[in-house]
Amino acid sequence: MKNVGILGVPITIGQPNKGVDLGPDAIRHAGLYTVLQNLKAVYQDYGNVQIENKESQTTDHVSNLKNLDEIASANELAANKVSEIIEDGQFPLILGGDHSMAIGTIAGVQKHYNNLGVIWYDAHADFNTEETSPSGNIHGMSLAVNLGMGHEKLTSILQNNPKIKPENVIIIGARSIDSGERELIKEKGIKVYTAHEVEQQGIESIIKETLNDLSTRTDGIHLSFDVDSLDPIYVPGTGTPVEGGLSIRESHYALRLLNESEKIVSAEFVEVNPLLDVKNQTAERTVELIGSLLGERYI
Ligand code: 6HN
Ligand code: MN
Ligand code: MN
Ligand code: MN
Repeated sequence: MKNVGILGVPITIGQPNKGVDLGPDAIRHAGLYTVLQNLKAVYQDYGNVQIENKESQTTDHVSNLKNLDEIASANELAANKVSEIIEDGQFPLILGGDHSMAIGTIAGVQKHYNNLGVIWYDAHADFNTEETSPSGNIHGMSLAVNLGMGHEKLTSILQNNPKIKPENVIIIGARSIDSGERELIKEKGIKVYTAHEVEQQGIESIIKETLNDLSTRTDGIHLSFDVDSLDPIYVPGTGTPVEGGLSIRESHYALRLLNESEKIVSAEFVEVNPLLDVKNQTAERTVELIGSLLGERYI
């Protein structure tokens, strides 16, 4: 069992719904420490990155990016914190927060790897740029930014750009991809397992293929787990729910297989919004999923 370094990134300005900044604390309150204690994990909570979530007074009409400067500086802070956790010899377990935080978290992890792999478990691809985005919300752009596409203020965080090679990224669970994203995904040759493919091929085979594929090329894999990958019946507390999602059971199995592989070097669980939730069940399920990633078993 690795030493776990917990970090909250309470960013909300990458999307329009209030409350996703409360996600990290809701996940802590849902029993995160108890799960870690039951696993006999050594852990340290680094608290939350201090983020103001001050919205830009004017939307940048030139670039169609909402809250660009604010998001860039928040992600710079997150990146440095994540990097510090790795320097301390801990496994970064990062709690969100909207998915724009992955610009910073992956920048922080990537500093320590020559060839980082990324599993993007999400209903969406988050592969928009300011040219393709229908919303201007940066949480729908964070994966593209990590591949070097998008505004220079975002791609330049911690200098290295691009952070991730297209062949080192695998998206799982997608079922809502904008037309511009689809073009970019094809252009870059990104591997995507849609929700239909999860249905048809099965999660076990998909995770094994993913691990085989990434293990040969990468020196570590970051897991970016957007809770909206799951069907909204399980996770009502998230800002951009999409029907037809993955089940709790197959997602626990996916995380268990990732745990057994020992290839995951850092993970984030994002888009938990307690203000949209019912009795904190989204945070509770997130804690259970974290348990599976860290080695919890049914028997
Ligand atoms: N997420 N594709 C839509 C957009 O606005 O770009 C939705 C993005 C959702 C992002 O859930 O992290
Ligand atoms: Mn996402
Ligand atoms: Mn999503
Ligand atoms: Mn979202």
